[in-house]
Amino acid sequence: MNVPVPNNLEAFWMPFTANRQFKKAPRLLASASGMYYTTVDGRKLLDAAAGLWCVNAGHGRREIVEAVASQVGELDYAPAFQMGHPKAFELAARLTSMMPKPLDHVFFTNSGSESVETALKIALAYQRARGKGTKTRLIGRERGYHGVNFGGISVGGIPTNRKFFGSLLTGVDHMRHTHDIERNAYSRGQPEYGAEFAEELERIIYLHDASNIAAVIVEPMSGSTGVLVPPKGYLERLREICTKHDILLIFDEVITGFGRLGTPFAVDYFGVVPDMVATAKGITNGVIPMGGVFCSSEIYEAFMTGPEHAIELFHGYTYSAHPVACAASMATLDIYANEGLLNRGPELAQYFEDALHSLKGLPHVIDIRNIGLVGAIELRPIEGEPTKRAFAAFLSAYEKGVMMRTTGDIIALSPPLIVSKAEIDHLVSVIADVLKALP
Ligand code: PXG
Repeated sequence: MNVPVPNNLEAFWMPFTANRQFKKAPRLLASASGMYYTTVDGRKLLDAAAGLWCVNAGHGRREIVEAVASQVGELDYAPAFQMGHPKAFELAARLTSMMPKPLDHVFFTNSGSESVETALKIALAYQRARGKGTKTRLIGRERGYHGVNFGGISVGGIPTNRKFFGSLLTGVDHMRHTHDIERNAYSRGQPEYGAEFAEELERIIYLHDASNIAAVIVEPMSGSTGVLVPPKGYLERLREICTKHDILLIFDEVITGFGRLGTPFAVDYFGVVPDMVATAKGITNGVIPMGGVFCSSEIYEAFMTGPEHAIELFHGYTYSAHPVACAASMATLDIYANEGLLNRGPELAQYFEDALHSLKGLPHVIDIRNIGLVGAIELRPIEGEPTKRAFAAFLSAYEKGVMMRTTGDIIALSPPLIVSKAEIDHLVSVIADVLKALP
């Protein structure tokens, strides 16, 4: 393949990247198909990260390519403010039909970060709309990742994503995270211990008073921070506490949505229904930026008062329900449905789990955890140099033809949902080789 390689890498300020290091030894992708990327120098890379947790149906899906191409020709753009186009409504109806009742409305955004901001703003406006305007506080959780906008980093709990950016939103508090390696190391699926961490929410509510709290936001499974699976009973307890105190519960399913846990959404896996669900990523297979916030009918209806000619919610984006994104999403949902990709748990999760846990005992490994089609291998950090060991593993895997993600000293795996057992075996054997050779 003859792909031109740029000779000036300076201008692009890369996101979440060690720019200087990258630009000295760039890793450039040229094309992608199925489970594989091809680099500009023609090497194949097994995609063990579904891009960035988004390419759930695998790369280069012809149906999506065609849907996008024909949509651009037919209706390239349509405003969603006081105007509409049929696919936006069709997609919304289809998406909400995939959600449990009462999550029967969806607000479209263009990313996970925007979905989170939208959910937080709707939560505040909802409390006000129903006459409970003192309920303004937002509760997040340590180690939570909710994107990079101000609301998201305020409720988020990753110190490096917060500390450079001033005072953030006021009126935010955090529950403790649920990681408990002493008690739960090498858990398969949901860990046994830690449901009691949810009780901390009661303490926070007692401190601030429920009359001042709008919403609690959590990832049902924390992805970015290194795959923290909720302990058994934990999410159920959060739901009970929120209901008891009339506080909204928001699930950030930007990663868990669209099949990652082996079920369509985490709400299906855990059987816990929040009041809002933030999504993005897999909604279009990562092909076109898009996100969506699912809301309960109660929330939606609270806004549908006042004169009919009046705008009910002063919020939205130029590209909300972009026609090309809608077309990409519908083609994506067709693939998910036709190939049963959102329900691969029963068939593959056990195999994936056994394969991952076979790495127990290899050098530096201190924990392995998994749920559905996501897994993590936690490494003991190099003394005084956190993140360095996992990043060395990332580079070594790249040399050996596997693209994975690392965060802190944790290797995170989330292959496209089309992954085969043979590809899982290959992935795990490469990781084993990488671990054995690590300093
Ligand atoms: N919420 C959650 C739970 C996420 O995982 C976002 C919100 C923000 O989405 P956008 O589309 O604004 O990036 C995310 C994004 C990683 C990684 O490797 C994770 C994300 C993004 C990039 C890398 O852990 N998650």
